[in-house]
Amino acid sequence: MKLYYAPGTCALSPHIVARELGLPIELKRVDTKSKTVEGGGDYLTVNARGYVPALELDDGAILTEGPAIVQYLADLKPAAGLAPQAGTFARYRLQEWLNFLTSEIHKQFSPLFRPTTPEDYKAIARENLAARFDWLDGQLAGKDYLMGGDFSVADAYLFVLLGWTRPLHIDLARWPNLAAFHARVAARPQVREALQAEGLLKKAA
Ligand SMILES: N[C@@H](CCC(=O)N[C@@H](CS)C(=O)NCC(=O)O)C(=O)O
Repeated sequence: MKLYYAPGTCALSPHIVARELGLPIELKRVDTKSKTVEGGGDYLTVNARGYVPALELDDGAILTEGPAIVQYLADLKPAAGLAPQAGTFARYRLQEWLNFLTSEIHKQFSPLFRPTTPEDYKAIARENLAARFDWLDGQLAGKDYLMGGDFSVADAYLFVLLGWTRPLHIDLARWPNLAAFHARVAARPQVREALQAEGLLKKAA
């Protein structure tokens, strides 16, 4: 399988999931501005919407949308427990988290990274994010991960989204449970491997 990604974007979430599962995945780096694939190729022929991530299966099928990709990957190795079994209530709980993250968190961040977004709109997006973080911080009180004691694909996604606070100078210290969660996930060996592979970890001196 091939994972089309750009460093530090939401594609880091399926990248982490693939490593947590021990699935061999070929990384294909995309320049999301020029819509080209490193080494040659028009990314728009992979995903006409031009955004990452996209997963190319061995039979050539393309799967897009991060929340769908991470569930597909988790279901390839159900015993790893990164997603509850399909059809169970717990699986709907996971989907509830993934949908919350994608619509209420991820897409509040997006305009903050766009240079053309008017400043007054950015201020509103920051307020909305802070309100969601207030609630989310309470949800993580006394829990290691979103689903409870075990790491799931939703945690990979939340980890990536929280990482975006740093370049935007949003101080996570205001939400101690979110800050602790971020540090907890960052310490996972496969997460560190994924960050390293995307060039996001400074090499030890
Ligand atoms: N709905 C998509 C959104 C993906 C998305 O927003 N990707 C961003 C990076 S985090 C991207 O590639 N942006 C470049 C662009 O839209 O041109 C998903 O959840 O997978």
